[in-house]
Amino acid sequence: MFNKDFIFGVATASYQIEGSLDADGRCKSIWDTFTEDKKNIIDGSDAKVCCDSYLKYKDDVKLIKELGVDAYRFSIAWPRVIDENNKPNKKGLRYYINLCKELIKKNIKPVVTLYHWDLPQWLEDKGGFLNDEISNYFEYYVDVVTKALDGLVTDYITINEPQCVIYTSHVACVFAPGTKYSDKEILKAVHNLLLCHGKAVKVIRRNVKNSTVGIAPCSRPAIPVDPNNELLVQKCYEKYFECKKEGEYANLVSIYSDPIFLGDYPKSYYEDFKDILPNITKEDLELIHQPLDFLYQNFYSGTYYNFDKDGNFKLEPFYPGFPVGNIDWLQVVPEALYYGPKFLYQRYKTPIIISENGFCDNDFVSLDGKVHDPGRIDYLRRYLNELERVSKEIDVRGYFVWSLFDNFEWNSGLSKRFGLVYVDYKTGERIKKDSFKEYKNIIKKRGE
Ligand code: PNW
Repeated sequence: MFNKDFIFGVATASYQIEGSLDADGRCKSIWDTFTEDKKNIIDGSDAKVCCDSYLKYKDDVKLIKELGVDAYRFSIAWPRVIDENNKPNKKGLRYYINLCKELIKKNIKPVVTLYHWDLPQWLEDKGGFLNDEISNYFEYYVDVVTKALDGLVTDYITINEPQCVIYTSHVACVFAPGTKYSDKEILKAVHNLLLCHGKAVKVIRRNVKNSTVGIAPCSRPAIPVDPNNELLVQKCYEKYFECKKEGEYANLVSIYSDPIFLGDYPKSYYEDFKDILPNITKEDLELIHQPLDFLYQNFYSGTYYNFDKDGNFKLEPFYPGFPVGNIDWLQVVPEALYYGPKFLYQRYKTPIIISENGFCDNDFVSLDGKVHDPGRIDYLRRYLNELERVSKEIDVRGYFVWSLFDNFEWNSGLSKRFGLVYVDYKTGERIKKDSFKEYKNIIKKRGE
């Protein structure tokens, strides 16, 4: 049972649902460019229509209302609201104002993500996150948005998954823009991204009365195979917050969240990268270290660890046949929603909100015309059980399912489905899956 103030929500992101990429003077984003090369997207699809939410937002809000959530998390497309001359685009802003009004009319709290990966292409052409001016451009964009949504929105998330913005896009290079960075460039881009965050928080505090602000990183918690082994739990904690040059440091937690919540990069960062550090000033660190109301976090899976016979801490591989979703990184590890929030709270002492959690399945329309998704229902229940368990120990304020409907799943295109609502991309029809009804019931009973 969650307490009565606990927020149940559902989440989406602009590029994944809106379509209408040429409407109302929207300029090109890095994902428009990236999807032009069909080889970048597993099924060769694009987001030109996808859920068609730019045109169907009123239908979206009806669905959200029917689901019974307290809050809807969506993102704003930078290229819709700022033009190529870095001037506000009134028509683009109007879309988000209308969406917020529609939500508020139905008593649903809008939670706005300011950056969910659709960088304007013209800014990428100026160097993207390697451009030291990027945080000034972001600051201006956030100023425009917060003023336009004044009186409508109080809850902001600055950036979704810095890990994907840097690591997946510039190390793994499977997300837009897909250009490879050297270690030195990665550190510079990380620092510029953190400055974007810091400047955005200041603008929000200045422009928005009673604001609540956070950032939404993602992470795969290290899970102890034996929860009663205290040393193992401690090692998992350390693994989770590791920042080492030979590790996937830009895909982990501490390189971003330590400066934001603790005011400085981890000690190992300065040691491991001493020859290639970006220019980091005391003022920068202060700017990045703004007080935040929430630590949002996207959790989908986790990785088990154990001691071997000789007492070495080691990864415990998933055994053959381990429960998985329909996308390669999605093993079903419900304890992620116990240890993840617990470790984060232990380190950062900030109230936690799960900004994304959800399941990718091979959903299709059955003979009876319905979409049955028992796997997703089971996943949600298992994960919520773990969240409820940890909520008795730490301060957890909310939970958002990813996602309202099937949508454009980045480099997987339209081939991967995470929705509570099925989308037939041929006809545009939306069909509520069984999990939609299940989540609706869970909310009604406050997770009982
Ligand atoms: C998130 N991981 O990305 C994104 O915020 C969404 O836009 C996306 O559609 C959703 O999850 C589903 O993929 C993730 O490997 C990035 O831990 C990384 C991971 C999981 C999700």
